Amino acid sequence: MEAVDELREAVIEGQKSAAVAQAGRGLAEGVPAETLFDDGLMAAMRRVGQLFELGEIYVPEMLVSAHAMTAALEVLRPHMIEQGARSSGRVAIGTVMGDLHDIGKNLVAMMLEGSGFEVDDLGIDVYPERFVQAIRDGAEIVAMSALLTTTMPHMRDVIDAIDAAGLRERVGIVIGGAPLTQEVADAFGADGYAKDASSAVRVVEAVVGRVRALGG
Ligand code: B1M
Repeated sequence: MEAVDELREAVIEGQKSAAVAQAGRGLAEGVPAETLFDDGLMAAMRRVGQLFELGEIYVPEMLVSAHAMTAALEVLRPHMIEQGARSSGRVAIGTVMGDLHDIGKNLVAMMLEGSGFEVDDLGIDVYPERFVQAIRDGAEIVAMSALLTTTMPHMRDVIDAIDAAGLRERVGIVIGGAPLTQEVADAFGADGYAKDASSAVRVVEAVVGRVRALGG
């Protein structure tokens, strides 16, 4: 079987060492890291999500798949980071309150770092006050991730808290995560929405430019 197919199966099965081995094998065979990521890791996580919805697997299985994906991602990491021009902006990123999903957020953080941003990773289950503090500490952009429809509305709570602290004018707010859309981002009053990690870099670059132009 091709490395990318073996990689996908290993992640679905939650076999961490096999996933690491197949990611390495794919790279050694000249398969682009992006292909291994899209057709291997992301495809596996989509399948894991479907199996969970069908009741064929439960949270522990989902978790071992997540661990296998994270380990394989570390192998791909040096090959995925675009070493772009240094854009030197400060981004505080976190998964919102009540939400423990961090793989997508970590990927966005990794791509931003690779593109020259200084990234303050606030982690998971981040309360609004923590985002507000990050702006006081110098963040020019707040980037938020949510994977659950139930936690997505907390993004609006963060924006409200930033507003209430009188800091809205000096920060750009970018949001993303599976349940999000541009329409939701507009409704929440965010400055940008990114569908995936590479578009997150472009959106953050555009928003940081606007924040600076406005003297934020
Ligand atoms: Co969860 N889970 N989970 N889970 N989980 C989902 C999200 C779900 C869709 C599965 C399903 O039912 N099909 C479902 C949500 C349903 C909904 O709300 N509509 C779900 C559920 C229900 C739950 C629990 C409630 C299950 C339970 O306990 N009964 C529970 C909630 C816990 C909590 O958070 N409070 C739960 C728990 C877990 C685990 C802990 C077991 C584990 C997470 C481990 C971890 O993250 N360390 C887990 C996993 C692995 C998943 C799935 C299978 C995979 C998520 C993932 O990592 N994808 C997921 C199903 C799915 O998404 N297919 C599912 C890979 C990752 C690279 O993609 O995160 O989408 P993603 O990130 C993308 C983009 O969204 C975007 O860029 C990334 C790269 O392209 N992006 C951003 C993300 N954040 C961004 C921020 C930005 C910009 C772009 O800022 C600027």
